[in-house]
Amino acid sequence: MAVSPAVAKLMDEYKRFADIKMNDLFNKDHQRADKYTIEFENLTFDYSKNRFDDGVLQALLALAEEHHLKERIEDMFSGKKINVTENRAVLHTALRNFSGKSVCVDGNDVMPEIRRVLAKMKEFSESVRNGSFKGYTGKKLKNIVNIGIGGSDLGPYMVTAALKKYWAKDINCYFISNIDGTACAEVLGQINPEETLFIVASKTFTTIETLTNAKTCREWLVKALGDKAVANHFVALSTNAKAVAEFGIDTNNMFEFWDFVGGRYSLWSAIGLSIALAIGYDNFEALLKGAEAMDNHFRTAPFEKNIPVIMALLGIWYNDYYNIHRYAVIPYDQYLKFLPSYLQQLDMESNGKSVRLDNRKITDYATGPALFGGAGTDVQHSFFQLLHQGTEPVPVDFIIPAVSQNEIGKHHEILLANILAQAEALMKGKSIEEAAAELREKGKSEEEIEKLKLNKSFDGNRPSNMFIIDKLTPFALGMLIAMYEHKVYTQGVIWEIDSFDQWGVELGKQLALKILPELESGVSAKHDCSTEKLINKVRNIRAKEVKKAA
Ligand code: G6Q
Repeated sequence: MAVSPAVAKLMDEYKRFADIKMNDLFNKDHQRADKYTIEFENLTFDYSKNRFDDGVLQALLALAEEHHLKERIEDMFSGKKINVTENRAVLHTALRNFSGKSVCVDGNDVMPEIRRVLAKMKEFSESVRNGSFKGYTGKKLKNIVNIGIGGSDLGPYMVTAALKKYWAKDINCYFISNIDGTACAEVLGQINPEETLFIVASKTFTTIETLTNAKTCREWLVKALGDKAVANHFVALSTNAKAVAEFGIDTNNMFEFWDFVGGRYSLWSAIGLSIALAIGYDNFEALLKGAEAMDNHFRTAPFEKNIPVIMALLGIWYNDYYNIHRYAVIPYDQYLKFLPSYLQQLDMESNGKSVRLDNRKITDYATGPALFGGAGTDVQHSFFQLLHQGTEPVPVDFIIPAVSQNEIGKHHEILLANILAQAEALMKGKSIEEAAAELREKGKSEEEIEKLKLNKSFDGNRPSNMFIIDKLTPFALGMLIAMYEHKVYTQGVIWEIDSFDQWGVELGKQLALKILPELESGVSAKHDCSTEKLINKVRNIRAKEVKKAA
């Protein structure tokens, strides 16, 4: 099959690079780290521990040119309808545009509306925080419960956890997302209705999980405080005013956003209300400003100095040339423990696609890799074995603040030593000879050495990126999140897919709606025999057990 000039060049580069080891590149070039580090604001991005050199980089940059990346970035920022399957503009960047410049969709400037909702969020969050907006019985609202799922949950959940150090002392945040009744029961069991504000976060206001959870919470509140209390205890974040009113939330208590904000890109919009309530509006604005700084960098920096672009290109290099279809994100910061699950949605829902923008099925290259991760050092004691000695390498993003929000004793230095050691170990490895020499030094017999030396050796040459921020501030977090958003978009441009739709989540939803009544009434023979058998099985168990428990 004919390939483009940039792809042909990359295939040649892949062959040329097959036997080159990163270790040798470092030994030959002591400037390699300087050469392949980008400093931006208080973020340092060292990408030198990757399997590439200038030749590879030039070929990757040519690939970006071939896909008109520069123009495609402008298309996004300028409100072009790049979400083609939903015919929508993609303007999460407008939500953090403090430049004073207008951004138009269909000839209309969206900025005045964005500013209006931000002002409403500021006023409301301040009035809850200072106690002037009270609960129905006059008590201060101290419990913030965000009811939402997917994009209406993961962003605020991750950010509020990441910025816990900035929370008001007397405010607690809770998140109910799962339809599993346990999610509601566990939160409602901890809180006093008189002091609780429920935020129903749903772009469409049709999502069964969110509406079911909101209904349960509403009933719980009404049972405790009566119907009239709803106005003091429920607000909605949505694009669908009609459905909000139908649910019984006054639209004055609704914070609006718009179709040009995708769910997984929505924490910067009204969906971030729980963040503003927890950390205060000024800190929320600092988060937006960090993202805006990264937006400007992405939009204006030359590609060879552009952090999201370099991340994206290296990801493509591994995904499409090395055929490594997975990668790990490991923040060494307890506050960032939910970052990998947030990024899972951002990356995998955006780029887990197999239909091209020109409506052809993709058969000859791979798109989005599987992403996993967890907080270091915890995960060193679980899946790092595979990272070091598994049969395939896994590219890793390491993230750490140089200064902890909790500098206690030597904790942070030990954490720093670990992250730096892990990246070095993955790259350097340990040869069989080195492993044997170590065993010999420990006095092992030649027989034991023979038995163990292979197991104790490490191939090395395993790639990683290192991101160091000064401290985990709202601004730094905003930068980091926007950096990943733009990496994902860049990859989507090169793979020629729509990174902003999510049709893949629909089929399961449709089938669940069909199975729901069948669980109550028994199965009509419209499923495969496995599904039918399972429906009948759980139905029979429940008939006995739920009756027993009642
Ligand atoms: C994200 C997706 C998806 C969405 C949820 C919740 O990009 O669109 O995760 O956020 O399905 O949808 P609602 O906000 O409409 O309830």
